[in-house]
Amino acid sequence: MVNILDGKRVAAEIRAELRAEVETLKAQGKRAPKLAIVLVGNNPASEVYVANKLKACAEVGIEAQAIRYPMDITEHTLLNEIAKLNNDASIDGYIVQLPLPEHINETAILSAIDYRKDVDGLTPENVGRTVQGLPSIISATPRGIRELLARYNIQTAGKHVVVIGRSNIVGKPMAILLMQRPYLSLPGMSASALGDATVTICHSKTQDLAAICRTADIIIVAAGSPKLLTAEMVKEGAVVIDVGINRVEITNNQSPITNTKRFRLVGDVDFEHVAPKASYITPVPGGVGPMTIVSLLQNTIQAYNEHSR
Ligand code: NAD
Ligand code: L34
Repeated sequence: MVNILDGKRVAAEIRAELRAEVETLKAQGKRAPKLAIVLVGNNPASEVYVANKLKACAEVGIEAQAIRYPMDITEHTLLNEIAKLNNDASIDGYIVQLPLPEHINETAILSAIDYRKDVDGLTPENVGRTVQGLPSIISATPRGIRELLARYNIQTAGKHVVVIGRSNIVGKPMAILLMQRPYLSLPGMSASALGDATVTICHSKTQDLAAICRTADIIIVAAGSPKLLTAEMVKEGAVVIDVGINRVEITNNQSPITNTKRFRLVGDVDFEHVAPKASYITPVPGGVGPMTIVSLLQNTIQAYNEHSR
């Protein structure tokens, strides 16, 4: 019997908890935490994600602001803007929404963020600290997935977890969190700390992905490829976490009047056929996405608590 890991519901539950936390701060006469989101250009997917982030902040009482720059901003100018954010004491944390335009070196930008304000956990400082099990800010998506598993009491100790995808934002930090000795891991970590898993990281050059996946107790897919994970690749009773967000065109549904194409959101999992074999599975939408957003809010409150003056 499959159980749906309802990220939408769990995220709403956490937002209510965070709202209470922020209200307590304000009742103590303290200012609200503040997040800034740097958005370069107008990538339609980024527009949706940033709008969702701003809305979630408003609900929780975190002050939030999108700072927009044109697509043709130079790397030099953007680095100057980053320096201003680092020096702005009113901002507890900020993120640079990815992807950036091709002419901008992503690594150079991310490395310029003050790690204390790096609420995406993408700076070398935070990544290194996470790897060493030191206090750090953890990337929002892996943090959200960890929280989702914890809230459904899904244990990872001793389990074989297969992570598909090796990005800096999802795959790599996810694998690190799962293999960590829990007591060495960090703040925000609940009693049902996750870790102690045996982790296999797969990527585009992996041979016989299907055979590896079939040995997994938990599969986390972050590849950006619709229906990459099919039923034959999944062991009966496995837990399946679908990180993928793909917009696929709805066939035969083009409006003859407006000539606009219509899209539907799908993950990386062939949900229809995989779900009956899984013990737990995340839907897309309504699974990992809302957990990513709420984790960003948690990271912002963490940065506020640790560094606000
Ligand atoms: P990415 O897009 O930078 O890279 C894709 C990764 O998947 C690479 O490491 C690649 O090696 C691997 N991969 C691609 N095709 C593969 C295949 N056929 N077999 C095995 N491995 C394969 O990675 P990303 O930034 O982590 O994004 C992955 C997906 O997750 C995208 O769809 C993205 O939109 C989505 N995403 C969702 C959230 C969320 O909150 N739901 C957050 C971040 C990313
Ligand atoms: N710097 N860049 C930075 N940090 C991040 O953490 C992100 N990401 C990814 C893209 N670039 C980033 C996000 O926030 C992807 N991502 C993200 C955020 C929110 C949602 C999905 C991905 C989300 O809200 N998903 C909804 C559906 C949204 C829709 O309708 O398109 C869901 O239910 O899955």
